[in-house]
Amino acid sequence: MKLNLRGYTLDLDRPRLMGVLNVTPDSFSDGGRYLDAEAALERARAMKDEGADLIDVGGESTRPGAAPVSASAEKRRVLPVIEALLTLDLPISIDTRKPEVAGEALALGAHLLNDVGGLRDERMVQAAARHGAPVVIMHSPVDDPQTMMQHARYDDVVHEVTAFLQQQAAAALAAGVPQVVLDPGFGFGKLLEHNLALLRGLERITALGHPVLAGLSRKRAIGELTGVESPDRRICGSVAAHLAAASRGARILRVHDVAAHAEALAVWQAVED
Ligand code: HH2
Repeated sequence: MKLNLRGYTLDLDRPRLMGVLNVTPDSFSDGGRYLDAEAALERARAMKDEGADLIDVGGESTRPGAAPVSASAEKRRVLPVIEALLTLDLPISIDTRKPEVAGEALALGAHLLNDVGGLRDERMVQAAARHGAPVVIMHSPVDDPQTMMQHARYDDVVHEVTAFLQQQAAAALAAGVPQVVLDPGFGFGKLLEHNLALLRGLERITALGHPVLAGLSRKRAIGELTGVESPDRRICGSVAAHLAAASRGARILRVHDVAAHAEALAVWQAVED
């Protein structure tokens, strides 16, 4: 399986690493560190050296209860960083829920649209189709990080998430989006039991035939399972969760700790080969 990223091709016969770059003051694990383009470029270069296959740039924290940012503030954060990162010769993804930000980031040359709103907004679909960009469709029970945890109620979480992703993927492809990546949205309106069910049942999503992305890096679920309070110390737990996801077919792992995941994947891949 291959992912075509507006000129780059990512071979997904083996799992790939998406390095997280949050250009935000308030992200739950790395907020405030990479706000200026120079610091962001340095971090992205380090992640590339450590083995990142693409970099995901986000300008709005989506942690539960996070304060919303305006489209203009989000653009001021991410556009200069994307411009700087385009010099790296690495595909760049824009993590946004806002059509205005998506449109401008793709016009600037971003290679992938990562929509944690799950393409509920038709204008997101149009932006991706217009620019010939593939989209990560992520599940969240509602497109609102402030209230999503109030919606962490499911009869059959794997069924509901899979059905949502299938429907959104079909609509996006019909509207001209060239390719989609599916993501169950770990932690987005989901309790530990839901995250575990989705991880165990990930093959139901990979069976839809699209590449699957898993993002568990440093998340609360990892803290709950390991007892590690500080997000930036949840590395071993994150690696374990992502290897479980890879074993069930996930082919893009969205991670903060690229070097640790690259080492773990080298061993995992040798066993698989
Ligand atoms: N998780 C976060 C943000 N974007 N995108 C996808 N596709 N999948 C995810 O699981 C995902 C995502 C949240 O993590 P992070 O970016 O580290 O934190 P914050 O939202 O606080 O910036």
